Amino acid sequence: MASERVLLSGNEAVGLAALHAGVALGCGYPGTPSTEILEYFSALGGRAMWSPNEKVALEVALGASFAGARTIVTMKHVGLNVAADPFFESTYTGVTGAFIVVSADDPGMSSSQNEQDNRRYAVAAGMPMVEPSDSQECYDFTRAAIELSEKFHVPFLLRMTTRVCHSTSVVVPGAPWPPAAPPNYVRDTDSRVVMPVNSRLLHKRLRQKLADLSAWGDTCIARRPSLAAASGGVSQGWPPPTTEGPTLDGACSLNRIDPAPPGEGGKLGIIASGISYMHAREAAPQAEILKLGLTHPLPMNLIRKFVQGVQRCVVIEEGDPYLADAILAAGLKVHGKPEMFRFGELNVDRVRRILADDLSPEVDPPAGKPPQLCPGCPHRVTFEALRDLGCIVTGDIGCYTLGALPPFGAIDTCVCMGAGLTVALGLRHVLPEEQARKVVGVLGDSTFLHSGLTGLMDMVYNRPATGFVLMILDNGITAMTGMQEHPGTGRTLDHKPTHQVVIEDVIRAIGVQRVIVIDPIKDPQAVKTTIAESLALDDLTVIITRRPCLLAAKRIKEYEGKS
Ligand SMILES: Cc1ncc(C[n+]2csc(CCOP(=O)(O)OP(=O)(O)O)c2C)c(N)n1
Ligand code: SF4
Repeated sequence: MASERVLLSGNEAVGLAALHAGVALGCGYPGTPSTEILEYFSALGGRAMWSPNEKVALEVALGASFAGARTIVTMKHVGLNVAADPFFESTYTGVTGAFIVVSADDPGMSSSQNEQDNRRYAVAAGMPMVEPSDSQECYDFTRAAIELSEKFHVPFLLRMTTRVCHSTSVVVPGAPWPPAAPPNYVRDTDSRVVMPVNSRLLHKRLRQKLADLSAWGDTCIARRPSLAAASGGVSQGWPPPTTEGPTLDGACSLNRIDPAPPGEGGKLGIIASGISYMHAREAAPQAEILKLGLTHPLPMNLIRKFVQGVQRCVVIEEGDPYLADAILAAGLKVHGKPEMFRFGELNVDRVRRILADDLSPEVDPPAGKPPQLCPGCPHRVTFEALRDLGCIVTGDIGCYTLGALPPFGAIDTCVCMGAGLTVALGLRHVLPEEQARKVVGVLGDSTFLHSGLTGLMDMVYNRPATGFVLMILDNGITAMTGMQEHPGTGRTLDHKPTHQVVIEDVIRAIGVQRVIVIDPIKDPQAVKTTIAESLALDDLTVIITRRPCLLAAKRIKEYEGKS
């Protein structure tokens, strides 16, 4: 496929680049907008696996990198919260083979519970970060990050956002790299064992690497020919930029300056990265733009020179004022965005408003039709029962979160993956008995294996006086994110058979004796009566409602060779 022009989404471009750069192992946990990276990498022949959760994925990939293998680990932004512990340590240990962490953020929350800006994680953990703007850069920057990770022996964060992940644009792939050296373990306990005596030195080593990278980033700059020399727009007809200083992987410069058109030079400067660059380019063709690809550590000397060369410099960025805060803290005079633009995605119109200091209220987009569980969805029976029984329900994240909306209105809380069990435990511990006896925790099957197991141990260990009722809505797949496999399905990422973790066996082994499995479609009444009976006991009960997701049932049969 090398050097043909291909249409790829940003996620696909990362998968292709990983393959071309010899990534030996891709790990991850599904989560929009990151999911397709590993699926595409696997479909191309790369070795990829879904892990039970993001922490496991990151640690497995890190271990492989200690052995010298090139690795990539993918997750959505909130997945990085789950993986945060090893994420922080990995910058201290450093890596041997390249180690790339992909965080796909979701400004505007098209399918997430919050819009946290994971650029802050790069700073907090001291992890270098690159941010691509389109599919070509997703491809180029993935390869560049792999090259830099091995050169500086540090992990790299590839930070993407929904638009970059899912937009499709032309990619001209480079030549695949020659095969990497086979993995080989070389002992380096001073680096790999993070105990205080080592970590004190490792922290200093990390800061030195970041200083070196920042200085390197100052020189990693390309310059576009002026707009006048271009024959038509940003994506077509631009002559290739001229590069200054070192480039990566043959041609890639992470940072770039787009000069202003003739007569406009030195007036308006914009600093942008990621998708914000695309909006800024269109909103302000008269501006000179410093487009940052390396956004941690920031190439501050380059930024300083740019800011000093223009009369007014505006930072255009989605989410938190990460760039603006850092540049202002360095004593440079730039304008950030007003607070109202912290929320939601940016677009060309909003960038024009930022540049014009226009604070007039924005028109809310028309409300769409609220989402609903599919007609015939097996989750429906559970929420009808919980609603009719007047339960206090701590829900979780998955298709079944929709049990919170009409016609069910049956979920009281939803915090994060796993909290459907543990928040219920908290309620049970403190509520008066009459209310405590109404509390039911609800998790999906993928969610239970992701982060319900530790909560289950707490349920057994710190058992509430009124007992407990947990429901696991087992539809045999990770439906919400597009039907991915998990350890309970008995199939690997590419749907091949593997050892199956049997949910009820695990629950019994942890110490719950009352485990009841019901097919909610065959016997809806049993769901209701079993919940009611269980609430009246002081016992621990786990009710598993098992019926395949209606939309996945056909393909599950095909995977199992039953169609
Ligand atoms: C930490 C974290 N990782 C990933 C996601 C993305 N995500 C949302 S729900 C979900 C799992 C849904 O599967 P399951 O629990 O089986 O419920 P279903 O959608 O099948 O009903 C995932 C992976 C997330 N919200 N948070
Ligand atoms: S995709 Fe499956 S689990 Fe999700 S609402 Fe539809 S039937 Fe239910």
